[in-house]
Amino acid sequence: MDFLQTAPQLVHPYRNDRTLLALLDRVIPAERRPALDADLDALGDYARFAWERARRSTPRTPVLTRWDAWGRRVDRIELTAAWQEGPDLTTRHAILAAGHAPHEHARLEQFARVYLYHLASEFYTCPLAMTDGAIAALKASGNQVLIDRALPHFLSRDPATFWLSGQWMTETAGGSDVGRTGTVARQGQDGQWRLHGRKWFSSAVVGEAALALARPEGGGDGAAALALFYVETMAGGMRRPELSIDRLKDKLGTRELPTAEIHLEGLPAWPLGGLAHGVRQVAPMLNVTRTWNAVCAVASMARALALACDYAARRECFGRTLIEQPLHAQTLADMRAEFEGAFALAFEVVQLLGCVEQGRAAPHEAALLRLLTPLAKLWTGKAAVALCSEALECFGGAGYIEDTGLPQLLRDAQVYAIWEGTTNVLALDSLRALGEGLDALRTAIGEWVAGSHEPEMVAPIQAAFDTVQRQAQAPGNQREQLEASARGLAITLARCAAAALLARQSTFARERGDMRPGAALRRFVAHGLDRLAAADPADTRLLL
Ligand code: MFK
Repeated sequence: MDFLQTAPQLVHPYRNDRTLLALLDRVIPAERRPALDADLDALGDYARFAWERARRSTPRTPVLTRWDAWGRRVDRIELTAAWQEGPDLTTRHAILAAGHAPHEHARLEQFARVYLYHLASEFYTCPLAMTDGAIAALKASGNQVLIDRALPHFLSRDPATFWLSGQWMTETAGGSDVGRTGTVARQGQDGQWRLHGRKWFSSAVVGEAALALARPEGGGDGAAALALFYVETMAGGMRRPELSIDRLKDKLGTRELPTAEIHLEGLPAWPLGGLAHGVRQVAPMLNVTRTWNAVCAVASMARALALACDYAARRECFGRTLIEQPLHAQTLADMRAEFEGAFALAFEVVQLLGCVEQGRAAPHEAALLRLLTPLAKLWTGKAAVALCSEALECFGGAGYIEDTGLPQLLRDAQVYAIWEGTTNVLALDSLRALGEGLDALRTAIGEWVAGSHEPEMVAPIQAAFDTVQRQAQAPGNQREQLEASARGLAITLARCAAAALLARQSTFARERGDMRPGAALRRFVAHGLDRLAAADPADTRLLL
């Protein structure tokens, strides 16, 4: 028989993830670990099972049946096996409920679960993210009637009572410019609001509830005249007749996720609060889903890296294994350093979210969270695409062959930079947060690098941060100029924050004899922190 390459094996995603283990060792008290480890071990087992199952099966996607044989409208969606297992896994391992437990590590314990479950779930984490976001928006609204009605379902630990929530914002007029929303809310004689319109990207159409932006009739144009409504999609075990599914989207990736185009034809709805400023009301949801996006992006990076490293130890060419080839080893180490930076930033946002929600944040940390959330989302989204692309190359031609499961990593990763706000929308959002955020980040960076054994790594962080601050606060800075440079500013700030966080982890690890985080810090800083680009507007015009 001819020589055949060995396929990469997925090592246990929890027990072999030194980065996650090091974070939990640093932050989670020892007495909390046995219960947490049991869930994380089980989710790691499930991830391996799901990877192997997918290698043995023909890929499946959801199927929409709109009419039954007798002409009745049914809009039935058949889901993949992982999606059918979603409610059971979610409730058994408290993937939503853990984040809302009343202690300071709740969010970290939740997102460690999300990180391990994400890829195995086939992006069932997308509606979970939106459900978690809906919980945040409902809590922030203070609408006790809706809180009492929905939260026991969203936080349920029993699959029989568990509900998913969607987030219906995007319309045909575009995803980012939410102010162009055309869905109308009409109030009937009975006082009941009903929604009429078309939502263009509905990622949780199989859910039981949703938060939707709509324009109360007669309220005027623009974003300020939008209101945020809560809806339920099911009645008596059937999808409500006022909600019809036009079709499922044919997407580059996330194909197991049934993203739908839908019509609302008088769907009953309840406003969360006032009948205006719906974007402001939905903002808590956006910030939670963007945190999920960042954690799921680093989960994709972790998976791609784990497979590439495993394969490098098996694949032999030119007389030795790939991992023994200096250039390949260099490439993998470069990827790992970028992954560790992205991981550090995403999970810092997670911890800050937990501290702010539990009322345990230091005075500057709310502003810090507000700034780091869009930075983490936009930078990890881009980083996941770059790393997954590099990882495919680590397999040569096999990385381009569908049934290895590898191309899917790259196709799926592309979504992180698009949904929940594109890189540019998030860069512009970070400008909203710079006011208080820059000072908060300066304070935080100072705390993270304090006591570092590597002062030569700290100087470049401070230099890059100072350059951003000078550019962002330059006297006479025009808004147009600031917007044009927003992406460079945001990515430079994200890299500064990540480097400082790696320095903190390195200090902790070195005192325990672990030199690896220091190597990640040095390699990450060597890749450069400053991503400020030339932004001469005359040249920009010439180049268009
Ligand atoms: C597996 C991972 C899971 C991830 C989940 C995947 C789900 C995927 C499904 C989707 O993609 S759903 C679609 C997601 N769509 C977006 O994320 C919309 C992207 N567009 C934006 O974010 C725009 O910036 C925005 C809609 C917010 C702009 O709207 P406006 O009305 O032009 O914004 P404006 O007037 O600047 O802000 C209105 C208010 O909201 C302001 O407050 P005030 O009214 O008090 O002045 C803003 O400060 C506030 N605001 C906006 N963004 C905020 C925010 N506040 C806090 N945090 C934010 N992020």
